[in-house]
Amino acid sequence: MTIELYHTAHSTCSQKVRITLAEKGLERGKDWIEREVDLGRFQQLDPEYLKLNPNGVVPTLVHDDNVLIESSAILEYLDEVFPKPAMMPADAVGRARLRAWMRYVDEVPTVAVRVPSFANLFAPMRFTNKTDAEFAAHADRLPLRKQFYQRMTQKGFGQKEIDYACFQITQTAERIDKAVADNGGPWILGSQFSLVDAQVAPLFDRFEDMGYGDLWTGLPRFAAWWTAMKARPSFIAAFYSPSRISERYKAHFKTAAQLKEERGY
Ligand SMILES: N[C@@H](CCC(=O)N[C@@H](CS)C(=O)NCC(=O)O)C(=O)O
Repeated sequence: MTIELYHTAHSTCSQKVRITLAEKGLERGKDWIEREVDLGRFQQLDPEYLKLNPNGVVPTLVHDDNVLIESSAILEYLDEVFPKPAMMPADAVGRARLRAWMRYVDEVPTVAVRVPSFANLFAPMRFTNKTDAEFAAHADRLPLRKQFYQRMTQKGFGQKEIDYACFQITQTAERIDKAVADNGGPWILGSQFSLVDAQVAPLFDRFEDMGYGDLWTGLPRFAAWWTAMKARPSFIAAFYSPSRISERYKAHFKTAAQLKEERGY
């Protein structure tokens, strides 16, 4: 049995998979082989990589000869083939509720995190010196994200988009706060650490790393969840150095406060 993970240290979708692998007792470099994809060098668009993942994004998991894409699908797959400890509820109702949560995480905070990430770092770092035509040509190469690039400039996004992303992450924190209360905690579904805990944690980590940690103040149950998450061995294993953009791209990285000073938002 071989497990290969095509991933990137600082990619939030890769981190979701790494937390889940660690929960299953599968160690990086020992139980799974890592294939680092350098997003800054656009290796995700290499023809060889596109044969594995036609969407041109990480992660991709190759288990024996099976190529799997889409982090949420990979999470469910890992839980099926490595059933212990179980990360999905044993009953159908519980599993349907988990999947509803996972769809929400894919649709709301996962989408939100890209906006400040591109505004604070990725767009200025990769495209400041590119002309409009070069920037448009890059967008054109992307299998999935043409329209995402068309919404921004070489500097990333403007205030309206950032404000909406902040609203989305606050809404996610509020929903977790309520779920922890309703289900008895300490995790989102209650006592079981489930796939959605692994899926959503990297998104909060990225917002916090960028200096947006004040977006979830005044939510005590969320705060307890987040503290427990950061102390969890699987989370610590998944965030080996340099898994945060502040350390991976020290020279280019700007916090929310620095950007506010520069641009006014
Ligand atoms: N829906 C996909 C999204 C994957 C995704 O967007 N990955 C990002 C990194 S977190 C990526 O590869 N971005 C390519 C880029 O920045 O050009 C999944 O969940 O696997």
